Amino acid sequence: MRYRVEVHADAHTRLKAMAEDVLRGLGTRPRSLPPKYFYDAAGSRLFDEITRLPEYYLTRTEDALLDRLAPALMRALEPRDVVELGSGFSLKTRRLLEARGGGALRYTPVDVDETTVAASAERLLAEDPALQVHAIIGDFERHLVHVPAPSGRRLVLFLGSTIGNLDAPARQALLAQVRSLLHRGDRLLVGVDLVKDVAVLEAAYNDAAGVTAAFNRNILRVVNRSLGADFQPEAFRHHAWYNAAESRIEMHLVPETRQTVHIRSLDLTVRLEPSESIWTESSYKFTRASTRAMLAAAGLRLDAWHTDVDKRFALALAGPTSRAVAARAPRAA
Ligand code: SAH
Ligand code: AVI
Repeated sequence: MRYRVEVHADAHTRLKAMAEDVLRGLGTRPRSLPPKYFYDAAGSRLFDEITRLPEYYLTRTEDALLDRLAPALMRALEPRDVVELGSGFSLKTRRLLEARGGGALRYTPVDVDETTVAASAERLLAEDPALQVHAIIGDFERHLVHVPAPSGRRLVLFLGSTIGNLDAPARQALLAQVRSLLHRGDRLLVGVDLVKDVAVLEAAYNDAAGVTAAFNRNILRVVNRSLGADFQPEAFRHHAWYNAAESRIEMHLVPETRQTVHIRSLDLTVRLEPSESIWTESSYKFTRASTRAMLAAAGLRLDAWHTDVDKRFALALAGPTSRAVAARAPRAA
């Protein structure tokens, strides 16, 4: 059997986790919603559109880097086991899989969006007869314990600068878990967006076509559908700006006028003033030094650092040091 899918957790448990997250996020100030809830099937399609926008340089820059690096990287590592966090459409992953030259390989995508993972797996399997896919549908902050035992030398991928959507404590907790998936000779390849000119950064999150705004508002549609809420997404303005002191783009939804929202499953009414935004995403930007420090704190050694000529984006290759860092036990779900 070349395709196996494990769904963690069932629909009831997922809704319970979302209810807790939404209650915590909207009940405390500043109000916030976790960015993982952007990605229902519509959200993943909108993100895919974002990746092709002229202002959103991240995906095409990382893709060109991978195109250049993949043959030598795959020759040097000869992985037989590729695990990918937040795999989405697995488009850039194809570059790496194709560059291995055809040997047997097990691919374990870990992503919350089942529809997208299933479609990507189907396409990859049709193209690659030596591939096995063992998909994990779940939260990479909670469910990495379900990644199967290695089937050979392992390469963990965390592309797209999705690591930047986590704040520092969550990044460290996740990297410590990734470290525990690696043995000697295994590697982590992580994509990070770099600190750069504010105008370039802010344009990437404020595209002229308004796709990022639609992606941002989609989180309200997900909450409406999942928890029986009555947010009016069009009554919220998309606001994204670069917070230089924290090295992060902050994405917010700002009520145009006072909004009263009822969330049926939580039996909760929330009143939102135009002065109070809902913070939906942070997208941290890195340097070589901050990436090295973040890896080192999780027991990972920066082995190689590759950037494009404009130093917009970097791929960091890391290996485990002998000092493992205790991985925080993931919350049960
Ligand atoms: N790696 C792809 C997709 C990036 S978009 C690329 O580089 O283009 C971010 C992806 O991470 C989405 O597919 C989303 O569903 C997934 N994701 C976001 N938060 C997640 C979480 N907590 N657990 C698992 N998957 C998550
Ligand atoms: C997935 N992630 C790295 C994207 C980012 O750039 O932070 C999500 C995104 N948000 C707005 N545009 C794209």
